[in-house]
Amino acid sequence: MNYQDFIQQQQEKYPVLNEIAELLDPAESKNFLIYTHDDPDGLLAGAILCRQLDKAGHNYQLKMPHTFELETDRVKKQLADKADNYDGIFIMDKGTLKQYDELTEIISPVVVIDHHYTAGEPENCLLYNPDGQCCSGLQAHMIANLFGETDSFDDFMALVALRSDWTIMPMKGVIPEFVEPFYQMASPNWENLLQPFSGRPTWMEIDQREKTLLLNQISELLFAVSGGGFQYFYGDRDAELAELDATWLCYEDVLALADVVSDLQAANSLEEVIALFPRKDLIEKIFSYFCEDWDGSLELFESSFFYGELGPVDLYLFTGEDTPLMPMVGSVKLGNISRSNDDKPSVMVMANNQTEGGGHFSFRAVGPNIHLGRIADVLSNQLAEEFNCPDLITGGGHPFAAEVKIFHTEIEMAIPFTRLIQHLEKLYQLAQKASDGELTGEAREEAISLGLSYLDK
Ligand SMILES: [Mn+2]
Repeated sequence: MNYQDFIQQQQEKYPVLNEIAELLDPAESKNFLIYTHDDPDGLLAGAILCRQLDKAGHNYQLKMPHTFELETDRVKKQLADKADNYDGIFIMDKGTLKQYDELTEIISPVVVIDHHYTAGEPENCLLYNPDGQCCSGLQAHMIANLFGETDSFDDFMALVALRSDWTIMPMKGVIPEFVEPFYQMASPNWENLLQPFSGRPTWMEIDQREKTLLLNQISELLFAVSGGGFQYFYGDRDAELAELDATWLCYEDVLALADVVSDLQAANSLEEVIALFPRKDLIEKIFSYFCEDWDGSLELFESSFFYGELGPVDLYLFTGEDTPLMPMVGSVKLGNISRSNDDKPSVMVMANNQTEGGGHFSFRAVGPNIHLGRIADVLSNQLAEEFNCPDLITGGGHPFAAEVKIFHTEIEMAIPFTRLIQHLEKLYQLAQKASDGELTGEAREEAISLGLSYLDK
């Protein structure tokens, strides 16, 4: 199916797209408030949408706050006495949350563009969260086509967004069905990004470290420069960097590549790509700090240790303090471990204490059998309830990657870390019982719901 037919099919399946198309009709100039995630997918989704808004003669104000879930209070403050100035707001790549309904009392429409799993959908918003693996960069690309025409530079941004969010893995030939029509249309113009070569492997090279793609390297570069949604910034080490907002630097410099598309299409190395950015010196500097931190953290991960078996899965544990790039480095380390054990399915549980307060757990898997999103969900809910601060303790994810973030700086990690270990112990006990054939009925169902998905057979 070609891409335009696919978009049309989506419009039939999700009539909300027609309402969004009408809202964005270039015939009448409008003004929008746009919130997008501060990770590469989110910022590229914002760039694709805003580029098309510019072309259509609309006005907008773009915001990339550092929280994943958009706090309704933040929007209410932003809109105080100003709601009339806007013809609607967009919330992109920031979860599909019931709380967004609250905003419809002060502004309408509230358009929610998102691809994350959701426990409950907002009912009064214009929600587009399709059934099928995608990312917000692709969603923005589809929406741009509803009221204008995208070009190969938009294709470039959507390809990078798809790779950044692990939706596509061209090296392994993983292109989900939902993405296929776009990929068939876009990839012939970007062959230079898709040829495997021996170069610096990125954190996306988990099951092998010999070859990489320019697409992966660019995705990693944008992760490094933007802070990656984890706010990994380098202002503490460099006065020049302390003064700038690196997420915006990334956003603006990516958009500036629109003027050098043919050079971008001819580029064959990351150095050639970096040379095309207007503020290449800053970008190079940030990337070298990123690489330094990467090497340092990889050494720290030598201390990760075998914790025990959860059925067919080996579980490893890492603890650290102010560990930069923790989940990404942990995935690469885990890939090495699994490969040296005949590709045995393995999980890395990582706990990081922030010396300035609060902390962060990350979960990564190589291979199937455990649902990490469930583990993170249970833990974050438990902690949010225990500390009575659902806004400052968040978590969740998918089967292969999940996070629990404790933003509350007054919280010492003693209790959260103890809960983590207690939860792992519970899973360990359940797994032991299951392997002894003693886990049946409700107990088995509970074990599955807690994350031991290999029992669901
Ligand atoms: Mn995303």
